[in-house]
Amino acid sequence: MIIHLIEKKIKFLLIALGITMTISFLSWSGVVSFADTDGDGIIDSLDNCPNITNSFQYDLNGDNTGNGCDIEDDNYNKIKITNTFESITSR
Ligand SMILES: [Ca+2]
Ligand SMILES: [Ca+2]
Ligand SMILES: [Ca+2]
Repeated sequence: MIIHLIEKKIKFLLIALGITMTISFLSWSGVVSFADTDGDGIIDSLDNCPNITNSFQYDLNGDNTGNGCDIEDDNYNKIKITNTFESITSR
């Protein structure tokens, strides 16, 4: 019984180690980047505004450019006069 539990734990630890090593290798080799330039918790490759902090990733017009860095967020070609980043999302 105890040996069975130890075996299970060792298996779990080996899998966790394998996953960690795979992620580390992919990151180190440049295949996958986990950089988060603006520090908002969303990695650059998934961030709809990689250089602007916008944790909520709001995108009013759905063009995959976040409200925080979208110069035209309503699809009517109106250029925003002010860019208040995430606060725009409250509209
Ligand atoms: Ca980010
Ligand atoms: Ca961002
Ligand atoms: Ca947008």
